[in-house]
Amino acid sequence: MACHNFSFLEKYDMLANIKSGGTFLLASPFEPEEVWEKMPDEVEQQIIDKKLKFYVVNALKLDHELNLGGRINTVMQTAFFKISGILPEAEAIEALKKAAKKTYGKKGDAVVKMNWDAIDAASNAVKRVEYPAQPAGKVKKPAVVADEAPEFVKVVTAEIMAQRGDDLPVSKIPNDGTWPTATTQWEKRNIATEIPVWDPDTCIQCTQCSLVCPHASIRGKVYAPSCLKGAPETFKSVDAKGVIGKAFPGFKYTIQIAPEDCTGCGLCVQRCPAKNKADPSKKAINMAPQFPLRTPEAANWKFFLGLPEADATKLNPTTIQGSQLKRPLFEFSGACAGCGETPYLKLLTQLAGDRLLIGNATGCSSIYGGNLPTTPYCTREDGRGPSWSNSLFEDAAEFAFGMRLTADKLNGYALELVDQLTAAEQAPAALKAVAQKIKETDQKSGEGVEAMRTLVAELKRLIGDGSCCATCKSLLSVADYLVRKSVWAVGGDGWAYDIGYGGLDHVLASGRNIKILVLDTEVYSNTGGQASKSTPLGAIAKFAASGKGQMKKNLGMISMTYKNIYVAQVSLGANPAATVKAFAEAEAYDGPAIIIAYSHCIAHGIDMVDGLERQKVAVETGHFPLYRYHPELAAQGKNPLQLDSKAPTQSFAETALKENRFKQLLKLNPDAEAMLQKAEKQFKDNFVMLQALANLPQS
Ligand SMILES: Cc1ncc(C[n+]2csc(CCOP(=O)(O)OP(=O)(O)O)c2C)c(N)n1
Ligand code: SF4
Ligand code: SF4
Ligand code: SF4
Repeated sequence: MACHNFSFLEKYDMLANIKSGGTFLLASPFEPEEVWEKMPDEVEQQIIDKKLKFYVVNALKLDHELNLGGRINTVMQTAFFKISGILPEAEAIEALKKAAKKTYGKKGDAVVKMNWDAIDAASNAVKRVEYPAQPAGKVKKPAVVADEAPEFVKVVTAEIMAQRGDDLPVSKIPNDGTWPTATTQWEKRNIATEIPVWDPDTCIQCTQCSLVCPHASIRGKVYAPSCLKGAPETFKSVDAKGVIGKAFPGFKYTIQIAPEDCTGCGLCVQRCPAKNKADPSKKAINMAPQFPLRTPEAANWKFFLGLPEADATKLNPTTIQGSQLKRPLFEFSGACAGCGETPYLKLLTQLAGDRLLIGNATGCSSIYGGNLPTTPYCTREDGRGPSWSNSLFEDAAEFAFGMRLTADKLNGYALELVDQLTAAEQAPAALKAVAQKIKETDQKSGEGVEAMRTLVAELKRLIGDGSCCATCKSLLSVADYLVRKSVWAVGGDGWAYDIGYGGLDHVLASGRNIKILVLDTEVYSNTGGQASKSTPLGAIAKFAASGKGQMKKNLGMISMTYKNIYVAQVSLGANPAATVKAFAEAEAYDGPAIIIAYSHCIAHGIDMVDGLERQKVAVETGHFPLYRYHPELAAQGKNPLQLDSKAPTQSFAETALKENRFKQLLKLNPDAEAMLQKAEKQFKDNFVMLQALANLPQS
């Protein structure tokens, strides 16, 4: 029996099925002398009772030394063969090396060598643990969820998390299919072996770490110094400075990590632009082993969550810092560590989460967005947050459109009733005044939406139970629809470019206020990486085994031809400021909008820690140009198309080879180089066309 992640000892009954006298191999961040002090007593008792042969291998150390990027499978396989004795050791090592060459040969010699090094090192690193006759009595297995979790989470969610979902009686399951939100916070997956540690003195308070984190596990807050009363001893803070300091003079600033929710993907550290002057190898956040930090940082995280939210009106919400000081309403999803899709969704919830309705296509975003047992969409303090549902793969645009039409119909009806109120002679003056203000309130901005909420609350207060007249009674039932709803259809490129394209086009052509977010991984990620019409020329994917033969479909350009659709191509890795702006503009635009968001993915065959860098390269080669097409600019006599990236400065044919999806082409297709050159030329031509469009004089 092998356990490849130390934290699983706390979560699962790893040794339930091991035979007496069996062998247990643990990937441990601890050496044999110290591991007994760190494991839960319950696990140690099983080891003692079953008289197990117990081995550890410090896979984390090897991962670091050999630069394995978190992939410890080869280390663990080698350790298995070493201690199982199935084959003589030398023979096993030879067979493993042969298998590594066969498996990773396509990925290049460097990857093969890395695996061979891992095999040699692991063989020496696996060590037997001589354990005492008693558990150490230092660590107890924690409860599945914390005691302060809501009743439903304890009774239903926790049971599914503990793999006992099959035993739940049907009577405990919600009978209308509605599941509570904000439940990922109770999972505490603890899967990161390393987490970021913040250095307040080096930090330049740019909040980019928060922006790019796929898991909402690193956040910033600005607050009055008095809030620090009662802070845990290790809680860090610093005077707010720069843009944030200007907006909040005399305030304190903190970047805090959620140690048990962080996946250890490293994207935040990769993105951090600040350098420690004393030690330039260090940034303002640096990775360090999670285990010793877990307890103190968990206390800090709890304290951090209790700090008040900043006054959102003091910073422009369409900027990076302005968006990042708002609480994300999408957190700790089960997406792959370092996923390129999730930061966009998180950003959307920061900009409009309080009024968001999402119709989600099937794909990765429906799986991490709403699979059981937990839900990553959550609410802000007043209980407002996104409403989310998934219907099918192919119908998300139409599904969301239904939400739009419903919200519009109810809004129209509510406004009719408001009109009746203002016209009614017998209506009290105070009620009429509120009704009049409701009619005049502009809800384009978040502030306008909040103003409308206050008016609706006042309206409801004045109406009371609605027994005064039929108009008030009806108005009470639909008054909430006076507040603007932001309706989005969300899905991947498989949905948007291919299977759901007919509906997507139809919905965009409706001219209604409906938004589309395409999380563009350029393949059907959730089902293992099949080619879509978004897959670029030359990329290897399933159903394109010798490289995709056609260019990537230009969905943005097609959408622009309608002239009244807001269209943006964005990349958080390449231009985060333009990304935030595009989301804010699309959301505020009173018409259809589509955002195509470049999303790196495990399916690209990259080291996920380099995901943002790969995004940047995709933009700098012209593979994924950035722009915003805003119909309102045309109405002002300006060119509606603004480019957010420059003409290609790097060779696509060369840089593409850093991604296995392109690199494999060299081995699998004799025309590989010509294909990549052709793609490079077409990307360049495409940019020239975009530039020409962006420079067209307007009549
Ligand atoms: C009509 C239909 N065909 C196929 C599927 C299986 N399926 C579910 S998700 C998915 C891939 C989704 O890919 P994409 O839209 O690119 O989203 P991603 O997973 O990349 O985010 C497929 C093929 C389905 N659910 N329905
Ligand atoms: S390591 Fe990854 S998951 Fe953890 S805080 Fe950084 S970006 Fe978020
Ligand atoms: S990215 Fe670095 S410099 Fe910017 S806020 Fe985060 S820790 Fe500070
Ligand atoms: S497969 Fe790709 S898109 Fe899906 S969760 Fe993983 S990284 Fe994200």
